[in-house]
Amino acid sequence: MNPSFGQTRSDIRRNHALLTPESHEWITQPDWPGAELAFLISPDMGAKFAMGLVRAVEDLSEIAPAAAGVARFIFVLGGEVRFPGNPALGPEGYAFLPPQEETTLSASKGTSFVLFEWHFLARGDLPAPVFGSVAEIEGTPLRGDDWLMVQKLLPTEAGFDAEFNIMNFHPGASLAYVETHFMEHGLLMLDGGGVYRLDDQWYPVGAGDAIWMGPHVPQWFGALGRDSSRYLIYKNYNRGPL
Ligand code: UGY
Ligand code: MN
Repeated sequence: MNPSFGQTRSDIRRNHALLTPESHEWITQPDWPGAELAFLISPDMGAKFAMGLVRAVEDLSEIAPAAAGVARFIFVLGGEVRFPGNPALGPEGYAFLPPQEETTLSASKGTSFVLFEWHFLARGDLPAPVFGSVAEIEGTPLRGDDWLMVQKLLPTEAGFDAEFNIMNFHPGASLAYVETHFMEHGLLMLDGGGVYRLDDQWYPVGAGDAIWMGPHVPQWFGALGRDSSRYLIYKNYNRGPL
């Protein structure tokens, strides 16, 4: 679509949204010196979490942790993100930072990453930070279907209130049925593409597209093309509906 003719594939609805790169609005924020941010999903649209893209237009030096009570998840798209005392995170490296985690973030100019933030539901002791890389995580078939593999990036134990997964679809694979659930999703397509059904809309999607799925929105994905499709997906987890 040609944005200079007033067109975009972005579509913001009551219970879901497709956010496509040509409509991203890059802004600066006082607590992110040296960075530009494009917030794609936020509570203003009905979500209970925020998801955005961050790009370092200068070196990022000791960016402060999230606000009190807020957890952070960072997924590196390009370049290098550093947390003191930990190996640098390269592309597809990730970090989960629970609330009250004091560690600061630094990154080289040109680095880009996905940022998720949400009000953490603490249950007993807070979990420790998690640092990892997608390449180190084994995949398991979703409901026994090895054409659709899931990599779980975080431990599933009760202290964690969110999950972040990579869904890997072989060409032609699809979700087995149209899911409806009270949990929300924030999604970024990493590779490939296909058709995403959200509520009663069918959207062609490809790498770089982001999606918000609100509670109960009917959702289904079918991968198209000759190459595999992958997406990163957030889900509130270990939390009941009330
Ligand atoms: O975990 C999930 O709910 C996932 N299967 N949903 C999705 O990919 N839209
Ligand atoms: Mn789902």
